[in-house]
Amino acid sequence: MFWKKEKKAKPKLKTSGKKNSYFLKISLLGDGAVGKTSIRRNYMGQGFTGDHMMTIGADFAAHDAKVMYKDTEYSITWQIWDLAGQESFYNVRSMYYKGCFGGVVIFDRTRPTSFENLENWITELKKHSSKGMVPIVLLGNKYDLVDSADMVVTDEQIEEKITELNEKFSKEKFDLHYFNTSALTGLNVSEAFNTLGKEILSFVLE
Ligand code: G3D
Ligand code: MG
Repeated sequence: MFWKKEKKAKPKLKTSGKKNSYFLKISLLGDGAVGKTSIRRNYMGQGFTGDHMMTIGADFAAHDAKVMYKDTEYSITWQIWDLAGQESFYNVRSMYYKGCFGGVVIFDRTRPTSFENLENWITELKKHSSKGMVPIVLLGNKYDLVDSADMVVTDEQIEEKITELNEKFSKEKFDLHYFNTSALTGLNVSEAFNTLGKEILSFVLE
């Protein structure tokens, strides 16, 4: 019995018809309350709110951005998928990953369990995304609380984890970019999305 080896096709970009202009679906991943919605809101210029309405299923938001890649300016319309308080429902999540070009994986620097669960989120994205492994940025969020919190995920733990993940997924062109972020102060939020944009463009255009 012979099996056809499944070929992982290069993801096809949707364009808006204009030159160098693309729609990119990405997903926000991470345990409940790590700050996914807050990061998205900050990136979209919607400001910080400590009082969130929980909706059911997945939220979807579109946001336009410019990304420079190899001396060319690209117009990106991000389609940002955000699990709306349904992080523990597997059925909701699997459809969420389909057609996704990249992931923003988030943990809370003041909640070690959210750090321990990181790899599960990455593995799940890889498993369900029809494009196989996709570019990922990793965010250690709530950095503004690190100095005052009793318990934190240390820089050393993060460095160790990044090395470990890069080794584990090295065959799949996996190279994790890490940022300390704060949805409260806006630290590194647009930098993280910008980096993800460049990574996705290099992944799909090269
Ligand atoms: P989620 O979408 O991952 O579930 P949320 O997380 O964005 O709903 O955030 C969960 C809680 O953490 C919210 O507080 C939010 O205000 C807070 N938060 C998110 N990011 C940061 C951050 O960078 N710094 C600080 N200090 N707080 C943050 P509430 O009080 O609504 O539960
Ligand atoms: Mg949320």
